[in-house]
Amino acid sequence: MEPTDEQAGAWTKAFESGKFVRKSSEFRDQIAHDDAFDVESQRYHLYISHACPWAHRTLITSVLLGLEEHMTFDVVDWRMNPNGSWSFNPEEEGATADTVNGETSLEGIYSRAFDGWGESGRIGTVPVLWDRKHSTIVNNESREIVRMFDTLAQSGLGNGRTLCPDELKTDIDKMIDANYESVNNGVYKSGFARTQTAYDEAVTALFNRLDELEVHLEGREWLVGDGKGQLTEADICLFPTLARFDLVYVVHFKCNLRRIIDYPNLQAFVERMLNQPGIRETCHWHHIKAHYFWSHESINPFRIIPLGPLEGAHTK
Ligand SMILES: N[C@@H](CCC(=O)N[C@@H](CS)C(=O)NCC(=O)O)C(=O)O
Repeated sequence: MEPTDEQAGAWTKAFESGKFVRKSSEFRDQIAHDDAFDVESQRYHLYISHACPWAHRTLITSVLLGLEEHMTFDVVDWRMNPNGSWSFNPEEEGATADTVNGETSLEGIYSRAFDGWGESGRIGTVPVLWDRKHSTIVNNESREIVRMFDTLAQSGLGNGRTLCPDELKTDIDKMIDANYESVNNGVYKSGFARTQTAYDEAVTALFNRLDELEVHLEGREWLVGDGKGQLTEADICLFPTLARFDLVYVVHFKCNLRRIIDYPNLQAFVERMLNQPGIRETCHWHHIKAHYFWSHESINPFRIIPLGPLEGAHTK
Protein backbone atom coordinates (compact mmCIF):
# COMPACT_ATOMS: atom_id res chain seq x y z
CA MET A 1 0.00 0.00 0.00
CA GLU A 2 1.27 3.49 -0.86
CA PRO A 3 2.01 5.42 2.34
CA THR A 4 -0.12 8.52 2.81
CA ASP A 5 1.64 11.83 2.57
CA GLU A 6 1.24 12.16 6.30
CA GLN A 7 2.95 8.85 7.02
CA ALA A 8 5.78 9.81 4.72
CA GLY A 9 6.29 13.17 6.46
CA ALA A 10 5.53 14.75 3.13
CA TRP A 11 5.21 18.31 4.29
CA THR A 12 8.90 18.69 3.78
CA LYS A 13 9.23 15.98 1.19
CA ALA A 14 7.73 15.92 -2.25
CA PHE A 15 7.42 13.01 -4.59
CA GLU A 16 7.57 13.09 -8.37
CA SER A 17 7.01 9.80 -10.21
CA GLY A 18 7.84 7.97 -6.99
CA LYS A 19 11.09 9.91 -6.55
CA PHE A 20 11.86 11.70 -3.30
CA VAL A 21 12.52 15.39 -3.93
CA ARG A 22 13.99 17.49 -1.13
CA LYS A 23 12.52 20.97 -0.73
CA SER A 24 14.84 23.94 -0.50
CA SER A 25 15.58 25.73 2.78
CA GLU A 26 13.63 28.89 3.63
CA PHE A 27 16.07 31.09 5.58
CA ARG A 28 19.19 32.11 3.71
CA ASP A 29 20.63 35.15 5.54
CA GLN A 30 24.30 35.44 6.43
CA ILE A 31 26.23 36.62 9.47
CA ALA A 32 28.56 39.40 8.30
CA HIS A 33 30.20 42.57 9.56
CA ASP A 34 28.11 45.76 9.04
CA ASP A 35 25.05 43.75 8.28
CA ALA A 36 21.75 42.97 10.00
CA PHE A 37 23.50 39.94 11.49
CA ASP A 38 26.77 41.27 12.84
CA VAL A 39 29.65 39.10 14.07
CA GLU A 40 29.21 38.88 17.85
CA SER A 41 30.15 36.34 20.49
CA GLN A 42 27.22 34.68 22.33
CA ARG A 43 24.66 36.17 19.95
CA TYR A 44 23.91 33.11 17.85
CA HIS A 45 22.38 29.80 18.80
CA LEU A 46 22.30 26.52 16.90
CA TYR A 47 19.38 24.11 17.09
CA ILE A 48 20.45 20.65 16.01
CA SER A 49 19.51 17.00 16.06
CA HIS A 50 22.26 14.51 16.85
CA ALA A 51 20.55 12.09 14.46
CA CYS A 52 20.53 14.43 11.46
CA PRO A 53 23.51 14.29 9.07
CA TRP A 54 22.91 17.88 7.89
CA ALA A 55 22.93 19.22 11.44
CA HIS A 56 25.97 17.06 12.24
CA ARG A 57 27.97 19.00 9.64
CA THR A 58 27.34 22.27 11.46
CA LEU A 59 28.27 20.85 14.88
CA ILE A 60 31.52 19.35 13.56
CA THR A 61 32.42 22.63 11.89
CA SER A 62 31.82 24.62 15.07
CA VAL A 63 34.07 22.22 17.01
CA LEU A 64 36.91 22.27 14.48
CA LEU A 65 36.78 26.06 14.24
CA GLY A 66 36.66 26.65 17.99
CA LEU A 67 33.28 28.39 17.80
CA GLU A 68 31.72 26.44 20.66
CA GLU A 69 32.57 29.01 23.30
CA HIS A 70 31.03 31.79 21.21
CA MET A 71 27.71 30.09 20.52
CA THR A 72 25.12 28.05 22.34
CA PHE A 73 23.45 24.81 21.24
CA ASP A 74 20.20 22.96 21.84
CA VAL A 75 19.48 19.42 20.74
CA VAL A 76 16.05 18.03 19.80
CA ASP A 77 14.81 14.59 20.81
CA TRP A 78 15.77 11.80 18.42
CA ARG A 79 12.09 10.85 18.08
CA MET A 80 10.65 12.61 15.07
CA ASN A 81 6.89 13.23 15.22
CA PRO A 82 4.72 11.42 12.64
CA ASN A 83 4.44 14.59 10.52
CA GLY A 84 8.24 14.99 10.42
CA SER A 85 8.49 17.70 13.08
CA TRP A 86 10.91 17.79 16.02
CA SER A 87 10.33 18.23 19.78
CA PHE A 88 12.50 19.16 22.75
CA ASN A 89 12.77 16.55 25.47
CA PRO A 90 15.36 17.35 28.16
CA GLU A 91 14.59 14.00 29.84
CA GLU A 92 16.28 12.22 26.94
CA GLU A 93 20.01 11.56 27.28
CA GLY A 94 21.95 13.85 24.95
CA ALA A 95 18.91 16.04 24.17
CA THR A 96 18.07 19.42 25.73
CA ALA A 97 15.24 21.83 26.37
CA ASP A 98 14.93 24.90 24.17
CA THR A 99 17.09 27.09 26.39
CA VAL A 100 16.62 30.26 24.33
CA ASN A 101 12.93 30.50 23.50
CA GLY A 102 11.43 27.97 25.89
CA GLU A 103 9.51 26.26 23.08
CA THR A 104 8.56 22.59 23.29
CA SER A 105 8.87 22.00 19.56
CA LEU A 106 11.00 23.27 16.68
CA GLU A 107 7.78 24.44 15.02
CA GLY A 108 7.54 27.05 17.76
CA ILE A 109 10.93 28.43 16.70
CA TYR A 110 9.93 28.61 13.04
CA SER A 111 6.63 30.31 13.98
CA ARG A 112 8.54 33.01 15.85
CA ALA A 113 10.61 33.74 12.75
CA PHE A 114 7.95 33.42 10.08
CA ASP A 115 4.41 34.85 10.37
CA GLY A 116 1.91 32.23 9.31
CA TRP A 117 4.42 29.39 9.48
CA GLY A 118 1.81 27.02 10.93
CA GLU A 119 -0.55 27.71 8.01
CA SER A 120 2.19 27.42 5.39
CA GLY A 121 2.04 23.63 5.53
CA ARG A 122 5.79 23.36 5.91
CA ILE A 123 7.68 21.54 8.66
CA GLY A 124 10.83 23.05 10.15
CA THR A 125 14.09 21.24 9.61
CA VAL A 126 17.33 21.14 11.59
CA PRO A 127 19.85 22.72 11.66
CA VAL A 128 18.54 26.17 12.56
CA LEU A 129 20.87 29.10 13.21
CA TRP A 130 19.02 31.49 15.53
CA ASP A 131 19.79 35.17 16.25
CA ARG A 132 19.03 36.16 19.86
CA LYS A 133 19.22 39.88 19.07
CA HIS A 134 16.54 40.00 16.38
CA SER A 135 14.74 36.87 17.61
CA THR A 136 14.74 35.28 14.21
CA ILE A 137 16.26 32.54 12.11
CA VAL A 138 19.39 33.54 10.21
CA ASN A 139 19.76 30.41 8.11
CA ASN A 140 18.56 26.80 8.00
CA GLU A 141 20.71 25.41 5.19
CA SER A 142 23.61 23.34 6.53
CA ARG A 143 26.02 23.98 3.70
CA GLU A 144 25.62 27.73 4.05
CA ILE A 145 25.95 27.57 7.82
CA VAL A 146 29.19 25.58 7.46
CA ARG A 147 30.60 28.23 5.09
CA MET A 148 29.39 31.05 7.33
CA PHE A 149 31.15 29.51 10.34
CA ASP A 150 34.39 29.59 8.40
CA THR A 151 33.94 33.33 7.89
CA LEU A 152 33.26 33.73 11.61
CA ALA A 153 36.44 31.86 12.49
CA GLN A 154 38.35 34.35 10.33
CA SER A 155 36.66 37.27 12.06
CA GLY A 156 38.23 36.68 15.44
CA LEU A 157 35.46 34.56 16.96
CA GLY A 158 37.02 31.14 16.50
CA ASN A 159 40.50 29.69 16.38
CA GLY A 160 41.46 31.33 13.07
CA ARG A 161 41.57 28.01 11.26
CA THR A 162 39.96 27.73 7.83
CA LEU A 163 38.15 24.72 6.41
CA CYS A 164 37.73 26.49 3.09
CA PRO A 165 41.02 28.10 1.97
CA ASP A 166 40.52 30.50 -0.96
CA GLU A 167 42.75 28.49 -3.30
CA LEU A 168 40.71 25.31 -2.68
CA LYS A 169 37.24 26.86 -2.67
CA THR A 170 36.36 25.88 -6.25
CA ASP A 171 37.48 22.29 -5.71
CA ILE A 172 35.67 22.10 -2.38
CA ASP A 173 32.42 23.30 -3.94
CA LYS A 174 32.81 20.86 -6.84
CA MET A 175 33.37 17.98 -4.44
CA ILE A 176 30.40 18.92 -2.24
CA ASP A 177 28.20 19.23 -5.35
CA ALA A 178 29.38 15.90 -6.73
CA ASN A 179 28.50 14.13 -3.48
CA TYR A 180 25.24 15.89 -2.68
CA GLU A 181 22.63 14.32 -4.99
CA SER A 182 24.27 10.92 -5.29
CA VAL A 183 25.44 10.31 -1.73
CA ASN A 184 24.14 12.75 0.92
CA ASN A 185 20.68 13.01 -0.58
CA GLY A 186 21.06 9.73 -2.43
CA VAL A 187 20.58 7.60 0.68
CA TYR A 188 17.26 9.36 1.32
CA LYS A 189 16.24 8.97 -2.34
CA SER A 190 16.92 5.24 -2.04
CA GLY A 191 15.11 4.86 1.27
CA PHE A 192 12.03 6.92 0.45
CA ALA A 193 11.63 5.79 -3.17
CA ARG A 194 8.07 4.78 -3.96
CA THR A 195 8.76 2.93 -7.19
CA GLN A 196 11.28 0.23 -8.06
CA THR A 197 12.68 2.45 -10.84
CA ALA A 198 13.21 5.39 -8.51
CA TYR A 199 14.94 3.10 -6.00
CA ASP A 200 17.11 1.39 -8.64
CA GLU A 201 18.24 4.74 -10.03
CA ALA A 202 19.08 6.19 -6.63
CA VAL A 203 21.01 3.15 -5.39
CA THR A 204 22.94 2.81 -8.63
CA ALA A 205 23.99 6.47 -8.59
CA LEU A 206 24.88 6.22 -4.90
CA PHE A 207 27.21 3.23 -5.32
CA ASN A 208 28.71 4.56 -8.54
CA ARG A 209 29.76 7.64 -6.61
CA LEU A 210 31.04 5.63 -3.62
CA ASP A 211 33.11 3.55 -6.06
CA GLU A 212 34.56 6.76 -7.50
CA LEU A 213 35.32 8.14 -4.05
CA GLU A 214 37.07 4.90 -3.07
CA VAL A 215 39.39 5.32 -6.07
CA HIS A 216 39.81 9.04 -5.41
CA LEU A 217 40.94 8.39 -1.82
CA GLU A 218 43.68 5.93 -2.83
CA GLY A 219 46.89 7.39 -1.36
CA ARG A 220 45.05 10.46 -0.07
CA GLU A 221 43.83 11.37 3.40
CA TRP A 222 41.33 14.07 2.48
CA LEU A 223 39.07 14.72 -0.47
CA VAL A 224 40.53 18.03 -1.67
CA GLY A 225 44.02 19.54 -1.91
CA ASP A 226 47.47 18.59 -3.14
CA GLY A 227 49.37 15.53 -2.00
CA LYS A 228 47.41 13.86 0.75
CA GLY A 229 45.06 16.84 0.76
CA GLN A 230 43.86 18.76 3.79
CA LEU A 231 40.72 18.52 5.89
CA THR A 232 38.12 20.85 4.40
CA GLU A 233 34.37 21.41 4.28
CA ALA A 234 34.20 18.73 1.59
CA ASP A 235 35.21 16.10 4.15
CA ILE A 236 32.85 17.48 6.76
CA CYS A 237 29.93 17.34 4.32
CA LEU A 238 30.61 13.71 3.34
CA PHE A 239 31.48 12.27 6.76
CA PRO A 240 28.03 12.35 8.48
CA THR A 241 26.52 10.28 5.67
CA LEU A 242 29.32 7.70 5.68
CA ALA A 243 29.30 7.48 9.48
CA ARG A 244 25.57 6.55 9.42
CA PHE A 245 25.85 4.18 6.48
CA ASP A 246 26.59 0.74 7.94
CA LEU A 247 24.65 1.44 11.12
CA VAL A 248 21.45 2.62 9.43
CA TYR A 249 21.32 3.17 5.67
CA VAL A 250 22.37 -0.34 4.59
CA VAL A 251 19.27 -1.82 6.22
CA HIS A 252 16.77 1.01 6.74
CA PHE A 253 17.23 2.72 3.35
CA LYS A 254 18.12 -0.52 1.49
CA CYS A 255 21.53 0.85 0.44
CA ASN A 256 22.94 -2.66 0.49
CA LEU A 257 25.08 -3.23 -2.60
CA ARG A 258 28.08 -2.84 -0.32
CA ARG A 259 28.89 -1.47 3.14
CA ILE A 260 31.45 1.21 3.95
CA ILE A 261 33.56 -1.45 5.68
CA ASP A 262 33.84 -3.13 2.24
CA TYR A 263 35.60 0.00 0.94
CA PRO A 264 39.04 0.16 2.65
CA ASN A 265 39.72 3.79 1.71
CA LEU A 266 36.27 5.06 2.69
CA GLN A 267 36.42 3.13 5.97
CA ALA A 268 39.88 4.60 6.70
CA PHE A 269 38.51 8.06 5.87
CA VAL A 270 35.68 7.65 8.42
CA GLU A 271 38.17 6.53 11.05
CA ARG A 272 40.48 9.45 10.25
CA MET A 273 37.62 11.87 10.77
CA LEU A 274 36.61 10.17 14.03
CA ASN A 275 40.18 10.55 15.28
CA GLN A 276 40.23 14.32 14.78
CA PRO A 277 40.13 15.97 18.22
CA GLY A 278 36.53 16.59 19.24
CA ILE A 279 34.79 14.75 16.41
CA ARG A 280 34.01 11.45 18.11
CA GLU A 281 32.19 13.39 20.83
CA THR A 282 29.85 14.84 18.18
CA CYS A 283 28.69 11.34 17.17
CA HIS A 284 25.72 10.24 19.24
CA TRP A 285 25.20 6.73 17.93
CA HIS A 286 22.07 6.01 19.93
CA HIS A 287 20.33 9.14 18.59
CA ILE A 288 21.36 8.18 15.06
CA LYS A 289 20.24 4.57 15.15
CA ALA A 290 17.09 5.00 17.20
CA HIS A 291 15.93 8.05 15.23
CA TYR A 292 15.82 6.48 11.79
CA PHE A 293 14.38 3.09 12.66
CA TRP A 294 11.84 4.51 15.11
CA SER A 295 10.76 7.63 13.22
CA HIS A 296 10.04 6.52 9.67
CA GLU A 297 6.92 4.49 10.21
CA SER A 298 6.14 4.45 6.49
CA ILE A 299 9.18 2.25 5.84
CA ASN A 300 9.47 0.54 9.25
CA PRO A 301 5.89 0.37 10.55
CA PHE A 302 6.62 -1.61 13.72
CA ARG A 303 9.57 0.60 14.67
CA ILE A 304 11.82 -2.41 15.28
CA ILE A 305 15.39 -1.23 15.86
CA PRO A 306 17.83 -3.88 14.55
CA LEU A 307 20.37 -5.28 17.02
CA GLY A 308 23.29 -5.32 14.60
CA PRO A 309 25.57 -4.95 12.92
CA LEU A 310 28.18 -6.67 15.09
CA GLU A 311 31.06 -5.31 13.03
CA GLY A 312 31.79 -2.46 10.71
CA ALA A 313 29.55 0.32 11.89
CA HIS A 314 31.14 2.90 14.15
CA THR A 315 29.36 3.02 17.45
CA LYS A 316 32.15 3.98 19.85
N1 LIG B 1 18.82 21.27 3.25
C1 LIG B 1 18.75 21.12 4.62
C2 LIG B 1 18.13 19.78 4.97
C3 LIG B 1 17.88 19.64 6.45
C4 LIG B 1 16.96 18.45 6.75
O1 LIG B 1 16.26 17.93 5.87
N2 LIG B 1 16.94 18.03 8.01
C5 LIG B 1 16.07 16.92 8.39
C6 LIG B 1 16.67 16.06 9.44
S1 LIG B 1 17.88 14.95 8.84
C7 LIG B 1 14.80 17.46 8.98
O2 LIG B 1 14.81 18.26 9.88
N3 LIG B 1 13.69 16.97 8.43
C8 LIG B 1 12.38 17.28 8.90
C9 LIG B 1 11.40 16.67 7.94
O3 LIG B 1 11.82 16.28 6.85
O4 LIG B 1 10.23 16.63 8.29
C10 LIG B 1 20.14 21.30 5.19
O5 LIG B 1 21.09 20.73 4.62
O6 LIG B 1 20.28 21.98 6.18
